[in-house]
Amino acid sequence: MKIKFLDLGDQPIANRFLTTDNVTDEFFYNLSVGFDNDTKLVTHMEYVDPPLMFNENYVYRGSMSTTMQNHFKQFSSRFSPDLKILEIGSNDGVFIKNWNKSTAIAVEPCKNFAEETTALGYTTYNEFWTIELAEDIKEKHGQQNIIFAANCICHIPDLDNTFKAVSNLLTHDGVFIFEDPSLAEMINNGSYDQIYDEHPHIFSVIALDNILQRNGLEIVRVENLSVHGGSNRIYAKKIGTSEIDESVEQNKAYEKILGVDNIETFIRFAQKVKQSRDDLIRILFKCKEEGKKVISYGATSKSTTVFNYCGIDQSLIEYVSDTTPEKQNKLTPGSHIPVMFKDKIEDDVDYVYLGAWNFLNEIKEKESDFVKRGGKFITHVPIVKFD
Ligand code: DWN
Repeated sequence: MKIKFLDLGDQPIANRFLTTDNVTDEFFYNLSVGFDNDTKLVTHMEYVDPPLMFNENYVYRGSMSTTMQNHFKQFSSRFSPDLKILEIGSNDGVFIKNWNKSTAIAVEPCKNFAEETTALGYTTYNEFWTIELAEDIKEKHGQQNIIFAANCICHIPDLDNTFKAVSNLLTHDGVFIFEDPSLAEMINNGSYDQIYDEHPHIFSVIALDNILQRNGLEIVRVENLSVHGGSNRIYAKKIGTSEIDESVEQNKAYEKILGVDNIETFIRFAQKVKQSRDDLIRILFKCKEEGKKVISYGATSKSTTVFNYCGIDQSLIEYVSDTTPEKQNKLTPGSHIPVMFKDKIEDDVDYVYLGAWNFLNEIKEKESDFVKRGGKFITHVPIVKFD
């Protein structure tokens, strides 16, 4: 049974950037988050229908940061590229391009990106991941040694169907490896903006193992990652086929200390979120009163949640800078702030809100002139502050 603990208000599709002629027919839904007392899963009270988010107009490109390109290249180098691997949610190929075109299989529901990995030479299924698709792939290509997903599994409302499909397609000793934002890190960082339409769940190791195990799989190893604001890389295998690494119990013990299996923790978290909202609005209004120019860096799904929850619009943030061509010369979802590309922060900008706070190091490196001239970033992670 799900117990609601946080209401982030009416939210738009986080990656549906607008042109002036479609601002009026924008779709909104109520983003309320709950705690499932049985599985310990933190999840939306109601899910947004996936085709509304993942379709031929999807704009998020995994390759838009060198951090993530290097991250996937380094991880892939651990394996023989000839292993039979399937990636769920291959996006623009940022991960699968490190693997052998003759053996790697891509699954990507967004047609625009499925066409890109097909053009790269990868067998690509332009479909959502389901038991039926897994069966079809098994018949055509056989079982897989590795099934991989990055920032994808937490996007799928029906986890039982998802995990059953994985279990059916894995070889007996195959491994399911997936990376998603860490609930523990969200609690530690106050990063409530990890919650948006595309993230129906924010995973704890405890909750994941509960749901994996009822579908014939179990977690055998956990790696804690710094990417995307703190993620976990989960290794899962068919129950009883592998030793359980000590990292699993270590992560579960840490999560128990944080209280991720207890609704009280999330009631306290919701209070922190409300305080974060009030503090961010206060700091931005102060900048406005002082006549300061404030922009945002990174037209992220995360900042869609923040802007719409906090009521931030162009009266507080003049524009959003983003390197993604499909987002430029558009308006941000819900808050309707212009998105444009600037190859560096302009000299008249006083403050930069970090929409892409998860790339702070990469951004500071790129924007060293702004930092040198005393330019300040504004962030809400882990608390609202100038950085
Ligand atoms: O799970 C998801 C994560 C992986 O990516 C997806 N459902 C949606 C998306 O979430 P996000 O938009 O919050 O992700 P990012 O990766 O934090 O987005 C960064 C944005 O910032 C991109 O649009 C690219 C842009 N960017 C930029 O303009 N200059 C990024 C860097 C590093 C830069 O220097």
